[in-house]
Amino acid sequence: MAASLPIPVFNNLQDLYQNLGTSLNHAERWDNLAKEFKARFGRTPTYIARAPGRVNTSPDAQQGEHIDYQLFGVFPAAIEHDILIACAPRSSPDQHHHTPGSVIAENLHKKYTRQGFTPTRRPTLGPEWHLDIDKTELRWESYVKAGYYARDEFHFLIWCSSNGVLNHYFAPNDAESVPIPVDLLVTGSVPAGSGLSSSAAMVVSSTLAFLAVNGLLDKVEENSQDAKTITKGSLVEMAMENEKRVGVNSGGMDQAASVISLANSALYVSFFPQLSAKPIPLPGSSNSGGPGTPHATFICANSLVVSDKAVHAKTRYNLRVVETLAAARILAVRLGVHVGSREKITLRTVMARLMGETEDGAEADEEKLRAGLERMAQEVECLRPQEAKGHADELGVTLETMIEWSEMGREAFNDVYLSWVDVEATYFQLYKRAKHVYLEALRVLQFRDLCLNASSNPAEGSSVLKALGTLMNESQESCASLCEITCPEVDELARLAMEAGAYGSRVTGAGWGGCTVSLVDETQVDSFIAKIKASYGPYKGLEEEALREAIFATKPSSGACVYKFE
Ligand code: NG1
Ligand code: MG
Repeated sequence: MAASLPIPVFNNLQDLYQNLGTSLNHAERWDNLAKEFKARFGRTPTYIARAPGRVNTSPDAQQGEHIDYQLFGVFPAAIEHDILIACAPRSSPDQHHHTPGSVIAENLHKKYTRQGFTPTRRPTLGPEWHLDIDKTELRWESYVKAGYYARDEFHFLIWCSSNGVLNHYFAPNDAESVPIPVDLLVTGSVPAGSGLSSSAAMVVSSTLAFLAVNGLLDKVEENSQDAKTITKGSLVEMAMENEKRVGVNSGGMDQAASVISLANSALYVSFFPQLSAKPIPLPGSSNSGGPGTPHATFICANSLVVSDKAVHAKTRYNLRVVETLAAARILAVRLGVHVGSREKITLRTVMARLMGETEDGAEADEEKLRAGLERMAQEVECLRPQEAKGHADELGVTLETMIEWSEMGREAFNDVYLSWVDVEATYFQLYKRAKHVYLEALRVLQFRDLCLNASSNPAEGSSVLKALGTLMNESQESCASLCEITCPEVDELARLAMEAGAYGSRVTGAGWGGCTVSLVDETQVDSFIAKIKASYGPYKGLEEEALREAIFATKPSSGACVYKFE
């Protein structure tokens, strides 16, 4: 099981580059980072933590949008671009610099200035580690801080049970148990000028650097039965929890992709009944098919519309989280599915209970999963406002109606669904969002199975690519009209991609801007890119280099790892 493997720790650079399995020239970046670290901090780093990236300008070729936080399986792949963090314990004689856990963080990118911060122990219900993160503005060090973060007060997802990195590993009431002071140097192979670096990759690499420099990864090697053993799965759970600290109640897709992916494969990640992940070769990868097999390439194209997820969370991302959770509660009520009075039941759990699936231990039964999704896509019809009282705008309902439908009472509803998150809407679209989630989850299974079949029947190559493209187009349509996460530029880019000969094209990531991903025959890549460059308005007048950063082919890369300097 890919999620239960340990985090790879390398002490030989050749092995590391081979593991990355990418075409990018990594040696120069790794070397330069180590040299720069020495120049700035006066010593060699002890570790470099790497986590592959996703950012507005370089997303992966994932399938399954806005369903991971409802615990449905997704099919992402890590990309070659990554975040590297070089680190070393601080041994300065200056007393101040010995403060437990104090961090000096620098970034090779000049735009991100040097920052210092220190977690502190404060009494809340008992002593607890604290580290303040400013959620009101985007600050690069927030993502570094998130990697250290302490307890998450709101256990949003039931299975996300790890208790925060600082509090988990350093007993807040034990004066001897303290994280060491550390210097960090960060670099991202994210195209310059693209705004924020990849959030999940930043949080994963920061969490990993923190664990490595505090000797917590080595512990695993000493005793794999140790309760604190850090597996890829536990790193994903920590990073997920940490990322919420920055203010977005995301699911676990990005973190799972960044940590567990393998070169040349996409990853089928399932979150129910617990996290599990399975690498599956894509039809375009070197280890699938034989000579003559049509090979697919995923092309990312940036719409150049920047969506600041944290800043707009209350009307966008977090609103989708609340809409889908409320939809799940109301579905449970209407379908007579058991739901605890304070339970934040997910759309996945409603389905599991309706279908009599097990909720603990065993992996999901594929047949039940598929049958359940087909059934739920119909059952959601009961969320349509016209068929019930309280008709509202365009299949949406007001907060009042939503509370009434939940049969929970105002106070309880507020407590369970609104007290932990800031959202703003006049109408909540329960039907559309739930319909999107179940159909999108079904498309993920179909996409995954087509890829699996393609590796066993390479002769059917081109029909497989067509079928994959169709699923991508259906997903784009659903993201535009049911989930409503696209924007005119993204829709235009997807349309132009089809005109330029793609098998399929769709928005990728949270949406409201960002990138599209298009499936293109390997032999058509150059002409496809040329056509988009010529037809997408915002690309006109861009310099060659800026264009290369805006539209490019990407290959699945392997997940997070650590290099240990001997
Ligand atoms: P992006 O926009 O790629 O960072 C976000 C969420 C995912 C998932 C997608 C939508 C974060 C860190 N990640 O991804 O969990 O919900 O949106 O499918 O916010
Ligand atoms: Mg992100």
